[in-house]
Amino acid sequence: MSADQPRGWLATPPGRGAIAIVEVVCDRPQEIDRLIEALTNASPIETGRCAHRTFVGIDDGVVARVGPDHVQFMPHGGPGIVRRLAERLRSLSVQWCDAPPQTGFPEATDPTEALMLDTLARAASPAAIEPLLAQPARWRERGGPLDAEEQRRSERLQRLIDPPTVACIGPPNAGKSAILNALLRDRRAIVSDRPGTTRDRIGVRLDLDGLVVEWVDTPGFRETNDLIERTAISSARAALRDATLLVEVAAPDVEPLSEPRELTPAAGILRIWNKTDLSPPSEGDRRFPISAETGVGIVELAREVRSRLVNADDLASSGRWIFHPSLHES
Ligand SMILES: Nc1nc2c(ncn2[C@@H]2O[C@H](COP(=O)(O)OP(=O)(O)O)[C@@H](O)[C@H]2O)c(=O)[nH]1
Ligand SMILES: [Mg+2]
Repeated sequence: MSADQPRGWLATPPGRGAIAIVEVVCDRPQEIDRLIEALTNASPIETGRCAHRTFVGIDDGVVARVGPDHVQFMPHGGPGIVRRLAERLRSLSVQWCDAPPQTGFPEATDPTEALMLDTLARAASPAAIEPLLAQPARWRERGGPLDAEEQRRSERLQRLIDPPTVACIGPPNAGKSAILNALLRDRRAIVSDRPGTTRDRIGVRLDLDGLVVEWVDTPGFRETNDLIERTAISSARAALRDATLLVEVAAPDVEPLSEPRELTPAAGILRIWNKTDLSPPSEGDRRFPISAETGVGIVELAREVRSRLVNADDLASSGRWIFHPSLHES
């Protein structure tokens, strides 16, 4: 194999994570320039720089020039996108390798950059990409301990890496399952399936406005001798204790939830009024109005859940984020 010919490979496990990292190396830097230009229909990128680009006809994503002879293309992680990117690279005379010739990120410009790339590969949420890319520069510019707000924000931003649990509760027939179905029908709420992580899951992984959450649709908590139902109920109770956000559903044609609750989820309780097509919420009612049946308010609900967990200020913040445990020690 000639080192003159660019070689490419998939550096992240197939089908995992919000993004995939495809690496290409070549001893001739002008070949790397040529590939970036051909793939993104835009100018090459200097060593040490990242840029958000469109991989023409395939996807958008990040291009990181980690060395004169080394580039990383980071599209979304779906296998179809990765396959098309590999095909395009092959057509641009990249020799495609099945196994990565190296692991880790030895050519990252500094340790924070290496941690960032590692975290990027594990992040569940597409919305993690931009804030993560901004972090190495922030850590270079500023040292010292994080202030209280940066600490709290770090905890919220971490939800972009590890999906938080959102448990949907409410009396029978309030429309809990209909709401999940409505979210699933919304093209934007892509179900994210990550092999290997499903074993102890009882929820559905949904992409809500860029944030991937584990949505748990709770069954009625009634006494029953049915073993399968009992197992489902006890899993749902555990999910309630783990939930970062509770979504409590009420509707005009059902009695409100009477079960006493001692849960204090970190992101609080989002109260919803469902079935607005039957009867809108009364004047002054602050519950979030939706109709799972007609779809009214479903897109807004996805955005509201995302903002309760990671708000717009968090995403646009110019502060530091402890996105990796090793950063505690720095
Ligand atoms: N009119 C109307 N009916 C709804 C709406 N959402 C759910 N339903 C109906 O309410 C009933 C109970 O819904 P379901 O999702 O099974 O409730 P769950 O027990 O809370 O999961 C079903 O007949 C649904 O079709 C809505 O927005 N409008
Ligand atoms: Mg149900």
